[in-house]
Amino acid sequence: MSTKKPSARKSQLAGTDTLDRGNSNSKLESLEPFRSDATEQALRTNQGVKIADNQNSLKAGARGPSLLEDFIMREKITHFDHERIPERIVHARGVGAHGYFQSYGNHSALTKAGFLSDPTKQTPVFVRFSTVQGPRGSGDTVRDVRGFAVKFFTDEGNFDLVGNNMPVFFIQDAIKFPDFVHAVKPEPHNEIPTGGSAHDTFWDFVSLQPESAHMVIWAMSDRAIPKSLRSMQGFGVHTFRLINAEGQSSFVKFHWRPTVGTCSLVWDEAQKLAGKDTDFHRRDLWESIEGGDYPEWEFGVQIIAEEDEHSFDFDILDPTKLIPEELVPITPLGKMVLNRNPDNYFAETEQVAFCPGHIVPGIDFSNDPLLQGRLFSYTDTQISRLGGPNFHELPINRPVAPFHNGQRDAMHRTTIDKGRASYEPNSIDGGWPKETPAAAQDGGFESYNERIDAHKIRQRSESFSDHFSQARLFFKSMSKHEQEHIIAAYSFELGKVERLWIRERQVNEILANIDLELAGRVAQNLGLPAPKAPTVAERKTSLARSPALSQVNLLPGGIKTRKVAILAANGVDGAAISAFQKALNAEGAHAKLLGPTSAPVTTADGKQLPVDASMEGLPSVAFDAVFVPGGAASIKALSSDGVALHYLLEAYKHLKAIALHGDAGQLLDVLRLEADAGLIVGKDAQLFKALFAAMAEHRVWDREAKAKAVPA
Ligand code: HDE
Repeated sequence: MSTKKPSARKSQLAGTDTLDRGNSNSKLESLEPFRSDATEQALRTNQGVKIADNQNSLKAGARGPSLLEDFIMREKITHFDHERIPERIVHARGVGAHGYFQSYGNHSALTKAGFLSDPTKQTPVFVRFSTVQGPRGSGDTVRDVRGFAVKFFTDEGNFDLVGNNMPVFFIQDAIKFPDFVHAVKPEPHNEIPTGGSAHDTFWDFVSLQPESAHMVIWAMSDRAIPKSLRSMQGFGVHTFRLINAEGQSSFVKFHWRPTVGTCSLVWDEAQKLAGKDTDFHRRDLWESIEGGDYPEWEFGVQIIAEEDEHSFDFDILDPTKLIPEELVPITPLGKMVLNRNPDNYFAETEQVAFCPGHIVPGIDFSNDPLLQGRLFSYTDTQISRLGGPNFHELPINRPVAPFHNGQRDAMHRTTIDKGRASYEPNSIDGGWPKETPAAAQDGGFESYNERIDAHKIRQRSESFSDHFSQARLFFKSMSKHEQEHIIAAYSFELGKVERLWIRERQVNEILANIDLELAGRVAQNLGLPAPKAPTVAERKTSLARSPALSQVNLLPGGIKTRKVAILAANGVDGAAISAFQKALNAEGAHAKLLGPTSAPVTTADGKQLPVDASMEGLPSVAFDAVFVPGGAASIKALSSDGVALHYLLEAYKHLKAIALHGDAGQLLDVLRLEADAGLIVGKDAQLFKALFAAMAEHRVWDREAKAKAVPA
């Protein structure tokens, strides 16, 4: 049987799985001739020589020294010795997936970009999500910003939207980026901490750099510990331009909104996951795609007419500012679906090379000084990371649009360029390849014809000088529990800062200018005097609150794709398990059956049920909710099983919905817990309904204060 995979581009476009299917579409497959499938192939050297023995090196006698002439062993080990490439300076830990983008309609009034003008067209994409601070092997659930980089393989060339899961950034000018990164990275003397910002150099820098105040409060919020990658919003951060065929420009901010809603982990859960499942986010993304729960986002823009550039109480070129959705709503343009996991992590996720400078006709840059610096940095970094300037030829980076130009040679060139003239103009190769005038049908790229009349100067615009109003807007827009989490996060992080003066400066000169209550509460937790007044006069702004910023308002209402743990021991009520699974699947959610060990459990009526894992193997932090079916013997066993009891206490502490079915109600007494909106005792349909309603709220926030006393 042939186990050849379908064409990658094909399966991603058709939204199908990647499992073996014999059929093929040669036109589409020819787009990706580089995917190598070793099925039914002989083991060979890189020179194509068949290998007879891959177990033993060539030796002078069975017990003698190895021989230098063993080209097979030397080739193998030499290649192995060079398997690692430098990891990314930032965003080193990442995970990628393929998919497609589809426009909702013809947006040519806004942009001439072809992929936004044809609703029938599916444009292939590759997305890489990442953390920022930690190295490639660091944990997924650390408190950090997440990268959200999308490569659109459009017919007019590649467009890279290299964004984050937060809409603003720490600094305003690219020249500060190395300072910021050096400050947040592990400290240089001992390379601690891995993956986090709770250390002196980070807080030293940000407390001295007030422009970071807004982004830092986002980083101290729940947004920095996302529940999953597929529930993250994405933002282009900078203001960009869209240009239509008439050359008319609009400023835009790019947005990605996940259809499953946006929600987060709780801090204790995030910390535990970093140890119990370092790969929590990448596993979730992988499994969702394998299981057909294709992550989906709506792509939209906030549009600002050219003439409205100066009509806000902040500068739209300042990357530390967002445009509140209450002032400029998001116009949906299309959707993105991720439906195929990579075949090979290194070849695809590691070698993908994004650059904000990769744009197509119809899209252009603004003068945001952070964006301007990024346009240079990304290509530059790939040259050392990927070993030369030919990284665009790597399969994962190759545009689907053809590319021909006079660029030649250099490390790792794979294209064999025909013809004699690698210059333009030429008369030897008939003048090819030639320019395409911008005005022609499918014209060449032309930069927006912006008039600039200015002095050459090193200066920060005065319009960039308000550093606190939007940090305050963010804090004020949070629900009570979100505010509490922000206070706790500042307190936790500053509590790890050894130098007292850094703690004081952050509280007195940054937090006090955001919000005195916030500053006072953090000061109290650090044993510092509460600041009495801000050091910078508060500016009047047009908006006091932006509900769109609170995750409370970003839930979809259902429980699609959520995960429930079913805890069972011998004697469990098997019928309750089947009924629950049926009801859950009808909601588009999933369950895993967990036992005291990985051995099957026996139901009350004597059937053997295979379990998905032991309770230790898949801890409560891996799930959104817990269901405990009845069955007297099973409940008796769970009541004296420390792992099971801890499981429930931990789920309770992390504010998860827990349903206790029938006899399982006795566990309330054992655990010394009281029922609440999410800790529900009951039977069958009624219980399931109550559980699903509690799960739809994501967490039982009302429980939070009480749960603090629970020692899990
Ligand atoms: Fe990046 N950034 N960045 N960045 N960035 C990189 O490029 C840089 C910034 C972002 O999954 C690097 O290929 C500078 C903002 C993402 O491969 C590097 C500045 C935003 C990724 C680099 C910024 C980002 C990167 C490291 C300030 C959000 C991961 C490896 C001028 C809008 C992409 C690489 C992936 C990666 C430089 C600021 C997002 C070193 C100089 C703002 C998502 O080139």
